[in-house]
Amino acid sequence: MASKYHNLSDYDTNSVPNGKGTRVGIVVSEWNKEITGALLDGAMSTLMRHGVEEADIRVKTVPGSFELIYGASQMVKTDVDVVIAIGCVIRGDTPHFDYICAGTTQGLAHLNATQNVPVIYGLITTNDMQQALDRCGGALGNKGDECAVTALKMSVFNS
Ligand code: DLZ
Repeated sequence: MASKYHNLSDYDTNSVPNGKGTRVGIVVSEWNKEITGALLDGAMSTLMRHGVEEADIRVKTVPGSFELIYGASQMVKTDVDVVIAIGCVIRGDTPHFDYICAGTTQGLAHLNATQNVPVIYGLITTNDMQQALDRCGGALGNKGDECAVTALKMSVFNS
């Protein structure tokens, strides 16, 4: 979680495994696409900065965050070493926000516990647009960077 104590783009470069040869699947939601697009850019550039080749990154879109569950469940069956799920849910006037956040989170957690490929949680859940902007390259860094670093670390978990 980003906070005044932790910028999402701050990490120890030396702690990140080299990504050459790592195949990464990214599933990205179209809802709030100005946010998810910036998260995707952050993830891609950080992966490539650490050696992942662009040709080894497969990106697929889904309509909304809730569909990240299905998208990721399909992506883990392909020849990837790790999957990043990217979405942004912004609180509205009804409890819908809570259902999408809880459902998506539980679905991705279930995949993580039951599949052989790690699924990285790139879902931003915020009270308003400004909080989302702060977390996709704004004041609190970019969660896409954090997801990329986490993906590279998890991709070598079993080695
Ligand atoms: C319906 C909906 C709403 C209200 N808000 C968001 C949102 O803030 N972020 C997001 O990623 N998706 C939203 N959705 C769409 C749902 O995730 C889902 O696509 C639909 O409920 C159809 O299953």
